[in-house]
Amino acid sequence: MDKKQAKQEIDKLSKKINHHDYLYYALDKPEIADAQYDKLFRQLKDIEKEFPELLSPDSPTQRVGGQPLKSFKTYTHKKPLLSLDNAMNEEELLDFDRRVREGLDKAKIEYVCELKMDGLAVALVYEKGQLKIGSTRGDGVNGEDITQNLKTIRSIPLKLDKEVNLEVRGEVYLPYDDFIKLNEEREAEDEPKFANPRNAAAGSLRQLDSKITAKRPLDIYVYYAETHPKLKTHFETLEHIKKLGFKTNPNTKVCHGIEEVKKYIKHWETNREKLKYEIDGIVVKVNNLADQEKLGKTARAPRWAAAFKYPPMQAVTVIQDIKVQVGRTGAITPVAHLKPVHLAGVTVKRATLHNEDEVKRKGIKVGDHVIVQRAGEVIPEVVKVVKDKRTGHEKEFHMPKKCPVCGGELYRPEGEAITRCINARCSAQVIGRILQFCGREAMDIEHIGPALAEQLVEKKIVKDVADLYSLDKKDIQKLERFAEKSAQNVIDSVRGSKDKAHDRVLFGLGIRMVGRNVASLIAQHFDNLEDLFDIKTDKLTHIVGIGPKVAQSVEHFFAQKDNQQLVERLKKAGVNIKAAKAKGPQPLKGKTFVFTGGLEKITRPEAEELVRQLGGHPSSSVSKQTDYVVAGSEPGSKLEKARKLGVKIISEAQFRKILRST
Ligand code: 1X8
Repeated sequence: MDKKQAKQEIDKLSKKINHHDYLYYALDKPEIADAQYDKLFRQLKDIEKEFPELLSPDSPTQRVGGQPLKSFKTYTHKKPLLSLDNAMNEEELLDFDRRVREGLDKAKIEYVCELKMDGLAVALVYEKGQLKIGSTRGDGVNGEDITQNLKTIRSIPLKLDKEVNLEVRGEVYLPYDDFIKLNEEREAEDEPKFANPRNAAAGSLRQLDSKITAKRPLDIYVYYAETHPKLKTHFETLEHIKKLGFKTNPNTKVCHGIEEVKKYIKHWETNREKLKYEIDGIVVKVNNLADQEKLGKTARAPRWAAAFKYPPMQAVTVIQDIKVQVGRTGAITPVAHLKPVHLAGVTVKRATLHNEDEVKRKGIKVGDHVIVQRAGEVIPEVVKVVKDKRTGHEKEFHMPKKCPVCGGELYRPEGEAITRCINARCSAQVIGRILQFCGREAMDIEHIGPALAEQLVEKKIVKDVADLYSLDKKDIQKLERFAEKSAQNVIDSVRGSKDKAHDRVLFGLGIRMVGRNVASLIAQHFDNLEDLFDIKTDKLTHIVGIGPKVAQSVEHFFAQKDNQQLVERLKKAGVNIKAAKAKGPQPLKGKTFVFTGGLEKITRPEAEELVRQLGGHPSSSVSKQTDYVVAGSEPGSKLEKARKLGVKIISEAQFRKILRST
């Protein structure tokens, strides 16, 4: 290939990839298989490697890269980014409509209603169809040049089909699911968590190293573009920029008159929880562009638009008490008991306070008025104290010195936030361990639930999971709400669990950081749980997918004589602690599967179990070692990651086909 041919080939491949990025990221309607896409991408990379002088900054291969910046440059917007006047209630909304009608001398106005994203406003400047500068809003006049970071957002086109000069504006946001996942990862890494998706998005865009930004699945909705002479309305403008390659929000609607606007606002007030991202209101805009011009703007905001703000998913209530909970691993969590309060559709009575430092940092006392917040599926949290409402009678919270359940010593390792009860016999922990062991994905002992586990422990009938296997029917019959038949069911379900696979036993032991999939991974490398008794970390970290923290936790667990004895007693009771001689063929041996999104025909645990039975390994995170990502409906960020790493992505139907053909 000579240079001229290479240039042509690069142009052709870039166009194709841009087109498929658009279909996938902006329209959510891919037309080619991932493998085909990957092939195009690889071809382009190969040619660019051979002809580095032809590498263009707007090549689809250049979304991440470049050196970390020392600081962001200031960027002065050509036209300031205005803010919006707020309408806080219906009256103010009607006022807005009246002003517009009077200004235009019209009886009824055509509006466009759009969701108001709780994210960060950005401006994207294109010259001759190329993305030149992406910047934050800043104070409206001066923003920061964050082009490198915005380029990592796959729904932002780097190059348009037409060589136009254009500025568009939109809102960058992080979907709830990704926000929750990001915070989980940060917690695991001992990094401070983000308070809400907006802060997480802001923090991600403020990275000087765009490689970090690239790991955060940010997205954008574009809602504004300079007008084009042929366009008459705002709605047409949105359709125009969508065709140019930008992602626009599909929930935007033309409303005829303010009554329809009111309906739109009501509809989204009750349905906003179902969205995958946070909104804080509705933006109402006059649709006709000539009318917009006529109305003009004030110093800070256009007269043709208003933001109707929703009450935040926050409320003020009183902390009536702070109690601590003891978890399975002995972790002591302070929990605020609240005066019940209605919050975005549910009554909230409790909010987690996470740990001692969090209570101190927020200065929370019993009796305080506090703002509580609920977002998506997250557990309600106390955001902050309303200090003005203090009466002086509030009581400071102190972490108990002893475990509230067993009275045993508490211990907080230096540098850690979590205080733990270190008495392994603490009944709260014993109950937690029994429930872990009996859980559906562990030994699946369905007749033992929280109420029975509590009685068995409190009455000292059971002190660890091995005791379950010597339960006597008469002992159970004596308990509240048990008769002969129900007691027999308990005995039968315990007995029936003895030949469960040894990886379930391992998971059932409730070792810290050993979830279902990690347990199965370890079990695949150790045919007998007794082989783990003198395990050393380095032997575990050799297993792909096991990190040092997990390995340490496993070593620590089995180094304890009590735990070794527990396994021996389980073995003596007839519980299987060895790998089964492979039952039937193991066609998926060595293959790692990750599931993302909802499956239709079976549940995710069932699918994972099928993989295990055929010798494969289900995992919850995507890496280069993953063989297949099975994408169900509404897949999450794992799909994105799989694409980036070039992991094979298959549908649920294809997954079932693999199962059938094995
Ligand atoms: C801010 C926002 C706008 C829109 C959505 N989300 C926002 N945060 C929209 O127009 N769809 S407009 C806007 C502004 O002009 N300040």
